[in-house]
Amino acid sequence: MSGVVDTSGEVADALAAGRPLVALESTLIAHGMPWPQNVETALGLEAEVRALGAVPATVAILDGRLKAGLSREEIERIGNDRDIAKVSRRDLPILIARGGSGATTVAATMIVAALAGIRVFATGGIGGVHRGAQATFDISADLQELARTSVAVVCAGAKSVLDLGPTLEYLETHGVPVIGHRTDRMPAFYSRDSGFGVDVRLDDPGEIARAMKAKWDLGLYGGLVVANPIPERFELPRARIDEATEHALRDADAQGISGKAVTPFLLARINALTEGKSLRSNIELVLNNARLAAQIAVAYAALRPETA
Ligand code: PSU
Ligand code: MN
Repeated sequence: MSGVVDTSGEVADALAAGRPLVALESTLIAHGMPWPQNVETALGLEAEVRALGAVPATVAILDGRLKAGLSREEIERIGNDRDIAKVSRRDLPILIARGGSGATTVAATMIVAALAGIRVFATGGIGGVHRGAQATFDISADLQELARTSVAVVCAGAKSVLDLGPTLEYLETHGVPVIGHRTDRMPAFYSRDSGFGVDVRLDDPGEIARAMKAKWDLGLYGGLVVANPIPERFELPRARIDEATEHALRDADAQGISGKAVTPFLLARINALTEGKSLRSNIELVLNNARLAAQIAVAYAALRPETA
């Protein structure tokens, strides 16, 4: 544990008692979904985690302080502020120096979770290698973070707007296990199957927890990807999502969208093009990930003592 992170009372108590915790990110609230569904989803994620016996720790940076565990007012503040910064690894020191506020990406949330001593984290989809990265070099800092920070990230795969082949190659190069939960296939966010396989299929949260512990006991620091496919009934037809994705990518190109604006732009555009269907799916897949993360956190907490 570390004094650099402000933990809420509930989170501090759980950490002290060795109770299960699940970190949740805030970029998906601030930049991944429109208001008011974003705030409802953030609160819904916390409720799902609690219902399964773990403590939620939503992560953000507020007034220059790293936070793990937000009040309802703080979640509403992040969800309502249209100008809130999207904060990844490179941005953290600047915001701390300036006393600024921001929503944390997967990368930044992993950093704060690890500093606080939280080992399980649920999100929607991790960032990855963008299509056209050969020319743009647009590779999410989430991948670097998975290579070096010891947190298990439960996600519905990587967003369909990405280039999944190079994303998986990158993870392999950096020694990040990609575990399929009840699947052999790498999910692609709105779809259950990207056309790529995962490294291994593990169906039991206890087994996933043991893999985490084994990795860190060996001193193999870094993350694990737990790929949890979107529930079938919320899956979007592949052709529909591919068409919307291609359309959104063309729009991003035409409007000169680059850097950290790319992912939020594409998500919003795909939502508009699918008449809100992608948002519905996005919400459901994140809730589904929060449930699995809570089960993994409960199993992991039973495997004390921690040595990571
Ligand atoms: N998953 C979602 N919605 C999101 C994101 C993930 O369901 O908005 C965010 C995450 O915070 C992730 C970020 O870390 O997109 C990746 O952004 P970039 O590609 O700029 O690294
Ligand atoms: Mn990027």
